[in-house]
Amino acid sequence: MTQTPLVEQSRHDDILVLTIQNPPVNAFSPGVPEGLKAGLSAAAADEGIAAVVIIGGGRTFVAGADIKTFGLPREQAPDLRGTVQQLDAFPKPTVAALHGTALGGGLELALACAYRVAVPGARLGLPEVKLGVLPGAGGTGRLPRVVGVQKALDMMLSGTPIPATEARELGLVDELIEGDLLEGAVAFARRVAGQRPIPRVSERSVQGATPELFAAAREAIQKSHRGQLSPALIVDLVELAATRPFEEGWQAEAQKFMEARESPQSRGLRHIFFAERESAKIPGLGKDTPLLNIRAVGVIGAGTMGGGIAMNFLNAGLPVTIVETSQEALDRGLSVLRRNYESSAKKGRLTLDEVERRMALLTPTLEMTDLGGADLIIEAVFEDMAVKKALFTRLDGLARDSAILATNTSTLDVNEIAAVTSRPEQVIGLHFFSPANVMKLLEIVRAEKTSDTVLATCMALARRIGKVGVVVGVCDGFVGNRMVHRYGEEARRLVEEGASPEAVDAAMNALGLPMGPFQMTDMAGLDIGYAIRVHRAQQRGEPEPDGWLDRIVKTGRKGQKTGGGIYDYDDTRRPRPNADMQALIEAYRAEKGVTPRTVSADEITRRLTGTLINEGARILDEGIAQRAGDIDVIYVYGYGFPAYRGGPMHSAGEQGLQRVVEDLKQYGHTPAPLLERLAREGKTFADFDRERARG
Ligand code: T1G
Repeated sequence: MTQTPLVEQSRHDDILVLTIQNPPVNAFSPGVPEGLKAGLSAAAADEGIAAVVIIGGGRTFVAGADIKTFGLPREQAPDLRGTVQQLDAFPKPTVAALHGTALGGGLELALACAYRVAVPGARLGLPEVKLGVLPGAGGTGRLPRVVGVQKALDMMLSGTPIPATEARELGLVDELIEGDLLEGAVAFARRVAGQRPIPRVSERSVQGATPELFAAAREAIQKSHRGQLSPALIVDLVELAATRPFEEGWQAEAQKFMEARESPQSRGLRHIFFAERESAKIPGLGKDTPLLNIRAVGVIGAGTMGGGIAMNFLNAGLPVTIVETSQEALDRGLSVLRRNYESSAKKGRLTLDEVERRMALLTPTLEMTDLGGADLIIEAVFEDMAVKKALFTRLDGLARDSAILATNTSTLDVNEIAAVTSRPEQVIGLHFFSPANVMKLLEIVRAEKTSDTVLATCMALARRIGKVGVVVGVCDGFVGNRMVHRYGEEARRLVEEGASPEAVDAAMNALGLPMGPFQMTDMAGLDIGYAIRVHRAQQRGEPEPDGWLDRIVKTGRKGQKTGGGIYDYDDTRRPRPNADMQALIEAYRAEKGVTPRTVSADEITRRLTGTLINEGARILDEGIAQRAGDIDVIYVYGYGFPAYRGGPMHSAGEQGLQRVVEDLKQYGHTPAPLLERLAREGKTFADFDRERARG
């Protein structure tokens, strides 16, 4: 069978249409530049052709360079810059016809055309910064020449696309096409075919450049993109575009693009990009697995978690029945939920109408029997196995036969909960992260008997509510909390040895985490972690925990919610050391006979990331997580590990697994067998994922 050309040529009288056919997103893969160049050369040589239209086949225009080719040597990489140069000098008018998304190299291709038309629903953007790179095919020089310096910086530093309607107002799109895009683009091309001179963006001058604007941009990225390389390069290139001839910026852009592309930060961000998409694929779960129809959701518990969970479904337009045990708890929950929406409206994220529409989808009740119409019921009640079992027994008797029964437990055994029902195949864990309406991560806990249909339905539902759903197996803490438990233990050990809590937090902040372990503990509530440590000690028949942090809890200080825990908090919620707590820690060290030592930030970060990696390796080996990439996605989206470091398991590869093993041994840990094996074989966790995928 002949291979469909990646670029099809079709003639519409005197207009030649080049259609890019490279599903699913028309990425600029090998073969696309060759096809475009051939089409353009044919059009240039044919006197019967007056103008050229470039359009994307399928659901979108070009969504960018093919990220999978970033590792190729320059000579093998698709020649997007060459295609852009050919367009910029093309002797006949060229029209880019945009639908879906014109992103990155796709928008750069369009900017090199003489004109751009688009359907109103199209989106245009330069998201390269999200991959740790920068527009490398003329975007840093052309975009400011069309939309001005400030808007160009905003678009390139945020990476957020804009709608075609706004692009039209900015002059980035010349005409919006209301009807059929191809027809409209051909008609537009015919209208401009004779116009001369042919407009070239590269010949325009840049508007709106001032030294203060660039100084402000450089200051802003210190906060918004702390520790990242490519944002600073983008500001440099836009300043060059504003102050030097286009050609000079064009050349400088190529060099800075390669510098960014080879950076560990870009490797980390590209790893997360693909790992997030891989995590949605469940081996053995065919794309044709039938899905259950989720038309109505029930949530049990209107507390912080229950209310946040409910908001996810209301935001997706799904009606929610929310149950509480008392009118007072119900009213409190509803007022928190409404307050959350109203604060979003104040920030302009929602209109008041949208707030009312979402609240209208909510049915509060004290009657569990009102859940009888729900297709999915999620409980977010007290974290106690007896309570959960009693609840699921009751739900089993009142929920509709096809309903999915989900628990939001963060540590309890979902198999044990499922076993009390007559429908274990319809029981699953949906572990949301607080605040549930904000955090993107959703751990989808596949119990032993959870059916493929229920699992696939919940994966699809995660996408529908804008979550990153990652399938995990049943164990204490699943993936994220199990790792963070080890991480917390090591953090407490570091303090026992002499590091101050604020030094530990500062080291992890410097690594790129928004919150260090003790800032996070104070926010979550010291009593939560203490209850889990007590529960675990009881399970293991060990004495009640009596570490320095346990002693802080026993003083009654529970963290931010009581105005103070490890730290004190004023109304700005900024943590400040507390002298009494420092004295408690010093007394604890003395009681244990520990002579405190200074611990370097480097040791702190190596030890804390090392324990995450080590526990991740155990989780991987036990099959609780399918891929190391899944673990990275969980830890980036659920615990704030910097995406530009690719997550803990990817970061192990950047350090070298042998180095991680040596660190673990040096600080008294036993390296996981899988970690030692991969280190011995000179492999990374990415190699492991590829091995496991091959089966
Ligand atoms: N390259 C390679 N593969 C890509 C890709 C890309 N640019 N974009 C998507 N895919 C794959 C993706 O991995 C998945 O594969 C499938 O397409 C569907 O994607 C020189 C250097 C376009 C908004 O950053 O934002 O241009 O899992 O699940 O939810 O200046 O994909 O099916 O095997 O995300 O409908 C700049 C990245 C590149 C855009 C569609 N462009 N892509 O979302 O589908 S750098 C980007 C997206 C660049 C130049 C620079 C989204 C989307 P699989 P999907 P979606």
